Amino acid sequence: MNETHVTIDEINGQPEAIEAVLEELAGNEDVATVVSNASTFCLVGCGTSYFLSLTGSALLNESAVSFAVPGSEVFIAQDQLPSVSVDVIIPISRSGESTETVRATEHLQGMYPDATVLGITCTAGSSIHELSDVPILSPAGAEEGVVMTKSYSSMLVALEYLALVAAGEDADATAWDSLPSDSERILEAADVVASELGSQTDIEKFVFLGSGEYYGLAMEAMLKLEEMTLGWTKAYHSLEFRHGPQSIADDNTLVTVFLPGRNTGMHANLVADITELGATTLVVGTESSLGDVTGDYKIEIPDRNPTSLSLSAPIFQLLGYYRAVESGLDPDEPKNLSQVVTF
Ligand code: F1P
Repeated sequence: MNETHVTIDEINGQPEAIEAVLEELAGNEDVATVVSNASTFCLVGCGTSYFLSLTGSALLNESAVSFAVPGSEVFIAQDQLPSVSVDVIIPISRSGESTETVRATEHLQGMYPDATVLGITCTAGSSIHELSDVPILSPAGAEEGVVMTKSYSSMLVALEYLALVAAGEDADATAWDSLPSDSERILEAADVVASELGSQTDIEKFVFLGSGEYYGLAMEAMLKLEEMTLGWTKAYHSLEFRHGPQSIADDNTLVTVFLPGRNTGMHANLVADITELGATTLVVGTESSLGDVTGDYKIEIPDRNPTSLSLSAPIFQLLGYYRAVESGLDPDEPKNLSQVVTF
C-alpha cells in the first residue's frame, strides 16, 4: 500500500478508528436511554457530515421518524423543516466547529427546547461536543488530512449503532468485534481494485449509485472523487440512473453500484443495462447480494448481520486517492478546501 500521504495513512487507519468508537459506545447507558425513548430524530451536518446524516436518517427511519438537513438549511429554510416535535437532535461534525452545524444546533435547541442533543464528533472539547447533552466521541477519528475518511467510517458506525438501539435491539450483542478485522480485509481487497481503476486514465467519468441508506454513501463517494481528483463525478438513487443520467454512459465511464442486499434482481438488470451502454461497472456488496450480478469489477463485503456500510467506504476513498496521485494532485491539499469551514 502507498504510504506517502497523510490521507492514505488515515484511510488505512479506519479499522482502529472503528474499534475505538465501538469501545466508546459499548455499554453507554446514556446513549441507550436517550435513543430507546425517542420517536423523532433530526440529523444535521455539512459536506461529508451531511451525507452521514442522510445515511443515519435512512437507518433510523426503519423504526422511528427521522429527517436529515444540511446545517445551513436549518436557519435559511426553517419554515420547510417537517412540522413535527423532535425528541433527539443529532449534529454530526468531525471538527465540531463547522459554523453552520453549530449554528443549526443552537437554532434547533431553540425550536425544540425539550429535545436532547446527541452530538457525534471526532473532536473532544469542540463546540458540538460542548453543546451535546449526550456526546458521542470518535476518539481515533480526528484527521490531519482535509478530506474525511476514517472520521467518516467511524462516525458512520456510531450511527449504525444508534439505529440498532432505536430499533429496540441490543446493539452490544451485535458482532461488532469482528468489524475492525473485516475493515482490514476490505481495505486490502479494495486497494487492489482502486489502484487499478485509479490508474486507468481512459476512465474520465465516475458515477455512484445507491438506494435507501446507500444513497448517502453514494453521495459521499461522489464528494471524495470531487475533492481529491477535481474530476467529473455524480451520484444518484440507483434506479434513477435510467431516467436521464444514463445519457452520459460510455466507455469512458465507471459506474459503481452499491448493492443493498434487497431487490437483487432489479440491481442485476440495472447493471446489465449499464454494461450494454458501454460503461465499466464496479459492484460492491455481500456474496448474497452479488448473486448473479455481472459487474466488470466486484468488491465482496463480508456477510454480517447487520452489515456495516463502513465496509463499502474504502473502495471510493482509495479510488479518489489513487486517481488524485495518478493526476499529479496532492490528496492531502485538495484545491480550494480547508479542514473546517467557519465564518
Ligand atoms: C465537514 C466538511 C467536510 C469537507 C471539508 C470541510 O466538516 O465540510 O465535509 O470535506 O473537510 O469540512 P465537519 O463539520 O464534519 O468538521
